Amino acid sequence: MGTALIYDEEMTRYKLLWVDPACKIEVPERLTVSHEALIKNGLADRCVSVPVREATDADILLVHSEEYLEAVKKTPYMTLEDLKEFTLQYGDVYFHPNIYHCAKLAAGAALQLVDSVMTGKVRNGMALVRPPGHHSMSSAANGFCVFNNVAIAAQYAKQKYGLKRVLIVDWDVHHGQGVQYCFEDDPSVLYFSWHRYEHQKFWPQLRESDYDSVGKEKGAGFNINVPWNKVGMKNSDYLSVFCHVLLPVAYEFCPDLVLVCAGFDSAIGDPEGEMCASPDIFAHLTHLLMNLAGGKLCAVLEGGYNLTSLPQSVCQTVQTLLGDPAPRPANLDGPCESALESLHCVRSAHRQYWSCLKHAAKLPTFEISTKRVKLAEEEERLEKGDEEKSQEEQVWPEPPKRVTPPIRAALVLPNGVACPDGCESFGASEDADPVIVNKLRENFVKDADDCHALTTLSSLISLVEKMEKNEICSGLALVCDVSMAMMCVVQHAATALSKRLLVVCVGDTAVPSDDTENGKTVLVQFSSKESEEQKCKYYIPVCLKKGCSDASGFLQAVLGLLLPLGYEYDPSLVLLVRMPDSGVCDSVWQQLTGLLQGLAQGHTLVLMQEGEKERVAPTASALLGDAAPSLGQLHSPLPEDVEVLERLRHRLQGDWKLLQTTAPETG
Ligand code: Q9C
Ligand code: ZN
Repeated sequence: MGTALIYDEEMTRYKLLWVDPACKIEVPERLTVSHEALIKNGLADRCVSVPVREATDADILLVHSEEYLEAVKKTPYMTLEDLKEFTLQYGDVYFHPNIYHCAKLAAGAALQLVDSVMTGKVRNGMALVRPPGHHSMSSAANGFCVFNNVAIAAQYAKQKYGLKRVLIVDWDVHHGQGVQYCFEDDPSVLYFSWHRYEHQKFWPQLRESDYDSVGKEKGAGFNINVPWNKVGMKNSDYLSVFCHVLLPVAYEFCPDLVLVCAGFDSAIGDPEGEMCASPDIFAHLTHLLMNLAGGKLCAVLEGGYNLTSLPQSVCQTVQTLLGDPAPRPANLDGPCESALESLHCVRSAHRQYWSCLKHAAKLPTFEISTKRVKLAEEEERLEKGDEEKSQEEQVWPEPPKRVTPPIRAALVLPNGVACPDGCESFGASEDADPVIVNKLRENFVKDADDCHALTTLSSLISLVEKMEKNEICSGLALVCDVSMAMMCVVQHAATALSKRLLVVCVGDTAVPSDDTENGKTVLVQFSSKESEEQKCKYYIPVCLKKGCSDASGFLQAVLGLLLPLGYEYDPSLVLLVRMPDSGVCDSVWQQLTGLLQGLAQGHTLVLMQEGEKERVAPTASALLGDAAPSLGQLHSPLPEDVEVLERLRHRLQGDWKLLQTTAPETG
């Protein structure tokens, strides 16, 4: 199943006709450069091209008032003077004789995308549109937006396809207040937005953009605002909010469809956002959402005003939707202090609504916000005079071309086990290095006559080497002894290769952890067996009451612990080991496998015990990039598990900054 791309040149045919400094950045080139970049990178050709359509009155009225629609309908016939005057009643927006037509196409494009995804014509897709939508309100244009494309799409999807839950992720750097107002009291639409806020000093300067606007009445808890109170937020800040707020809540919500207000003014170089996240972060944000709702994801362009970072970010998003593995995220550290404060505030504001946040730290009794405003003002005073580089002059490296290996998933299978479609059967290589084979014989295969074990192990080694050379993306092997195979790969990767290895063990079987001493290997084990507290930074036993058989607890551990740790460690290979006693169900296992592929450029090697033939197909499917099946609405994790995880996170957050969720106390 493919990826839809919706674009029509017609949407470039309106522009600002007078002088207005607030609106001069919203130019037709935003769309042309984005589309041309998709063509140049061979991405447009890989997508299913879906035509736009005009949204009908009935579509638009799903969100907007009749009076407003009638007023906008008149704009194509207005004189320049009338257009100027009409524009004046709204904030930071302009009208043009052709904008009504384009606004109908923009909303219609979002609806075409929803139809393509919901009817199964494609798995996911992106619509490149102008004008953007998320600021427009029931009866008002605002912030370059005329009709609220994504809000209309959400209502339409609910109405036409009977969807019970829609998630809207707004990663644009501005608050989509129009979307918030539309769904504030509606528990069927979960709206998440992060946005430049600066304690209400940044446009649109609304009190209700702060973290404490959580939704109203039945919709309480279904509006999540993450205010950025400083500029310069980086990849780590974005990932941290995904791991510790959005993803846990999104999995608990269990959407039938994910809509993304895909604004790229949150990328480096943007004159509006002034943030520092690199364009390739959007590959990860996209990837992390692609296992929700069975992969049904519709991204609709919002903002993005730097004509270099915008097309780069669009390409990263579309290439990820197409299923190419994400690049390794560059230099992640922990979130900055201001981001941590926001994280702390949002998590605590929502702890009463979401069981995954029940354990989140409460806010100190004093109002953090008020205190911080004072601090911020103080700092501003001190910083005054610092000449800052304008955003257009910011430079950053162009994201390297993402080359997908010719083989996506190679499988080492015993005789008689069929290789699933789309995978390559990987046999023992005749060209196996005799030195390595000898080493294997000496160190691992005790029984000198066990040539089956020896063949399997040498296949594994050669598979790992082909992954290192990027000839193969991921692998899966059925082995007769997972622990031995694991040790074999660990030793080889740590000694013979320059690899940084993340080993994820699922199940109770004891694993030797001495190889984690050298810092080249991090080992995380999920089990139900209490193990003595290890003091080593690189060996992390996660003990859950019911092991991996409880989806809620396990997912909480994966999202809040394994993923941030994995991102910070930035492995070049992930070794995923499924112990025979793992107790993990298929959908959870597929989610884990899918999520882990955001790391190490998708280089994941899965080891499973020979008997688990039934697990080959679902695992291979996840390795091939198919969306994992939804887990259903999750119940509360066990209190014991929550406590264990919190203790672990606290203990580890000195070494692993991406595990932090609270701001350090300041005087
Ligand atoms: N310095 C979107 O990104 N304020 N809209 C402009 C100029 C309005 C942004 C002030 C920004 C609107 C969709
Ligand atoms: Zn924006």
